[in-house]
Amino acid sequence: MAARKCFGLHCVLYLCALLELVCLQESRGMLFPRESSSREVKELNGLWRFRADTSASRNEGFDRAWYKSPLATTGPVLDMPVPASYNDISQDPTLRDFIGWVWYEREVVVPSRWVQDEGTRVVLRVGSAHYYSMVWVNGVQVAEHEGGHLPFEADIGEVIRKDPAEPCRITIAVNNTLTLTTLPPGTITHMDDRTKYPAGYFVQNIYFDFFNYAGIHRPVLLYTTPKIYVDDITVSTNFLDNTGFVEYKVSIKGATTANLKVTLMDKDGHCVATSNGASGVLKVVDVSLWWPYLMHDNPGYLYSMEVRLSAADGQLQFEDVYSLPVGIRTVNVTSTQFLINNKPFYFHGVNKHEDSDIRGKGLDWPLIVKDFNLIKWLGANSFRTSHYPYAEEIMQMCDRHGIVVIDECPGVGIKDIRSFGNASLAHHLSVMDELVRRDKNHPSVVMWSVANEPAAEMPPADYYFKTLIKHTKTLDPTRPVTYITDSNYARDKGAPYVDVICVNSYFSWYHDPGHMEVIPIQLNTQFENWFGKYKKPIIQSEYGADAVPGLHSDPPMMFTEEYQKNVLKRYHSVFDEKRKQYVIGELIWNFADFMTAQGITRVVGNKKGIFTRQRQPKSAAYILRERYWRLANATGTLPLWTDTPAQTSWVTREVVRNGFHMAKRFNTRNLFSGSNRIHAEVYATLDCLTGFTESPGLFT
Ligand code: BDP
Repeated sequence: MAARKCFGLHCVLYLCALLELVCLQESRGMLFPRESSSREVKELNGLWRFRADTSASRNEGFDRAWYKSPLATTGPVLDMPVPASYNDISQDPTLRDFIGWVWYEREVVVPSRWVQDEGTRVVLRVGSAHYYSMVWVNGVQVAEHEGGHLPFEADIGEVIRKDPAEPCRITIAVNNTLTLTTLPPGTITHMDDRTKYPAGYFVQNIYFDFFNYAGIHRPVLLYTTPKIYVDDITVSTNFLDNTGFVEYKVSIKGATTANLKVTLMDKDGHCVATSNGASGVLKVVDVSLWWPYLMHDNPGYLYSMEVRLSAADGQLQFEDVYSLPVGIRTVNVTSTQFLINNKPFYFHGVNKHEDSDIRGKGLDWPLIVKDFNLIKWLGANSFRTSHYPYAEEIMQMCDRHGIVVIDECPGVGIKDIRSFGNASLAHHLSVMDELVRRDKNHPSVVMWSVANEPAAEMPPADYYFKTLIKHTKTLDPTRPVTYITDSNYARDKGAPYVDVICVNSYFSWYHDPGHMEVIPIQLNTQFENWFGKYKKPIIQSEYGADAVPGLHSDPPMMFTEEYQKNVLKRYHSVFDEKRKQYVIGELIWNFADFMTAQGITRVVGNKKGIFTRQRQPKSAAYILRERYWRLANATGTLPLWTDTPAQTSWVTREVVRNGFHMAKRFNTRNLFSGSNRIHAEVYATLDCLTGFTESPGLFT
């Protein structure tokens, strides 16, 4: 059941890859739609009409051109919420497990001034749809896009202006079929034995461990820009002493020249720097750097960069305004450290999924905010977008809250040697183009991950990862690039090309199940081997164990909460040794339980979450919480904390001794009116105590 019309695109991309060209499609931006004095946004979320094409060929919708007339005129329709996966919405198991084309449709009232004003662009944007999408407006095809998890858009002004009296009917067909060249890859097996299976029976095989949720997963919206507009902005930042630098590049569309005014404003709306021209450097005196959560008193500091364009087309004047949040920070990697703003950063974080009851992978604000509250409660400072790019709305939350992100593309489950071919590589390169284009300006994104657990020991993996990583570095020279490996250190073909080694292991789970006593020795060996060969810093990018909430045993047995806790603790003691040397992070697998395909190793999904799928803590969450706050105290630049702030309140005082700032925040629970004796510890470098001192301070 190959996704229709993929092949033309693949051929073009294939040629690009063969020539080893940087395969840039027509360079276009993908700025997040924001309202401004020149731009309006109209969300199309809510109920759409829906039908799955259950015909044997799965092609009835195209044969009978369902996009040409209202969907309800060609057959029955269901109510379908957008955004949401369609799989868990109904009581129908065939819809839950459906493979093939599904059709969405809704009508939109477009404001008449948008239609009448020829100087206004009207853009239709789909935040993401899984996997292959085709879009029509009033029966005219306006867009086609391969791949989930990333946005695509189409200028629909011309179509809606053809007959302004006609309502704007949007039809989106989405196909979740995965092939050997899609990301993630998959295959279809047709079962022809009529003694076992009915006619036309087939199944989708996947090589990744999460449910292949499908549908329109992120908001669909219309937005406007003037005909001459700001198409893209790229910023990269740096600082020296107290001065920050924002290097920017603006690309415009609709005209070859325009006047640009670029203004950088601080949080209070005060202008701190200005510039003219399509590129330049903004200099910020007394810069407030963007710091990760728990590394600074004021994490996630964002400036606002306003780009104001004015241009003329004949008698007509156009003005466009776009405001981009900008965080000023640097990222560097040494052979043993990950540096943010030249300070060692230790990743104490989680791996996540976009996954929840009923909604599947559909964007859901209550869930997003709850997850951020849990991340902060946990004392986590980072996460990896395992195993695909997350919603832009989530990335914006990370920027604002100072949550550091390893941004992963959907290169998960590359296990079959045929998925290392040129067509696959070409598609992978263009997915990285789209990902970097979308996320390049997020200060929270500190590293790209191009894949998760590929078959990296296969011979073609060498050329594949060399090309892919080189390409990603060309797209973005400012961030390190990695992929996540579970291969043997000596045979991993892609490891020479990554900046940071990210390794997954499940000692005492998939290997030596039930034998937690092997963890220290095996984990130690793992670290020594990888560091010994590559002399690169290492992140434990996954580790964990399934726990069915409420299942207990002592001594611990697999699948109980006690076993999960104990596995974690044994890993932690090795991390504590190795983080003094070259281990720069630990990301638990997983933040929350999540849905998977049905199988004999999964009891209604993967249970390695430290929270349940409903976001309630298992015992392991408390172990991790205690540890992460301790790590924050030891590895952040904040002063010593005696407890987590959730249970206490703080006062801020400067304590300066011998010219050094010794402490800034104190737990009020430990302070009394009058004179207090303060014991402060001075950290010179990561986890390295260089001195103790005592200083009296007066608090009232
Ligand atoms: C890792 C995979 C992850 C799985 C996890 C597990 O990267 O996607 O969910 O194993 O088996 O190998 O729980």
